[in-house]
Amino acid sequence: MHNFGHTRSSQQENHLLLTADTFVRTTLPGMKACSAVVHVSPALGARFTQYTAEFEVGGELGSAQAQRFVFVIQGKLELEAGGKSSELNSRGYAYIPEGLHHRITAKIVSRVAVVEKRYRALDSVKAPHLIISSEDAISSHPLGDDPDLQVKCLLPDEMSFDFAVNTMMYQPGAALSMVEMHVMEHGLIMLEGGGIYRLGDAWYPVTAGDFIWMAPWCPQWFGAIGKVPAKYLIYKDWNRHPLAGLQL
Ligand code: UGY
Ligand code: MN
Repeated sequence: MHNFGHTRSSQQENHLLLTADTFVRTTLPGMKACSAVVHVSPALGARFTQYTAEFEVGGELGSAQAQRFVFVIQGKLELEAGGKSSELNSRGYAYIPEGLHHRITAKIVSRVAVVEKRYRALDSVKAPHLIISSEDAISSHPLGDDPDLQVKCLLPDEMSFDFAVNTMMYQPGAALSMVEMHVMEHGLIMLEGGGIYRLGDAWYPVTAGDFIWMAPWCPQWFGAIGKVPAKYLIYKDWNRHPLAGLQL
């Protein structure tokens, strides 16, 4: 049934909200029995790309031209890299350094958040290694002094990494304590629950399955609403000087 052209999706100069009703699927080079919903890319001004890969049984992702981070929203993947094979279940994730040959295959129907970003090296700092882990294995810490807002940092706190990916879990009623405005950009997938996201000068109801991109300095605030906790996976560029990589 059509809905008279109505959607919660919105594209603004400094942010993008994409809801599942507006997702358009495409096949990226190397994909087999797999499609991508590309959420954001440099075409919009982002310095990374993020997509949801939707695998059939036996589906494959193909190679990457950049660092790759994958997080299993639902399903089971096999990752072959560095001479070994690992299984990633729901909430499992992997960081694959730029240039590392690897193969990702779905054991069952799977939905996977994928972030790709060209690596910005630092002089005299070794590039990061392959990481295979699960969100379940990471301990959380409160944001500020609020025990109802718990953060898990999925990548190590090391300068070699030029981006961070965290999960943030809000108990019902919990909220960011301030409107954040910062140099980093964000790619965000709502994993569970919902609430209200302030982006720029607009307030949006958001729910599991939604994607948000926030440009640098986009005013941002979130409050969880409902009877279950709200949880999201959030990417940000990290650990690099604001002038890095620019021709000035
Ligand atoms: O890490 C962050 O900047 C995070 N607190 N931002 C957000 O949740 N919008
Ligand atoms: Mn932020």
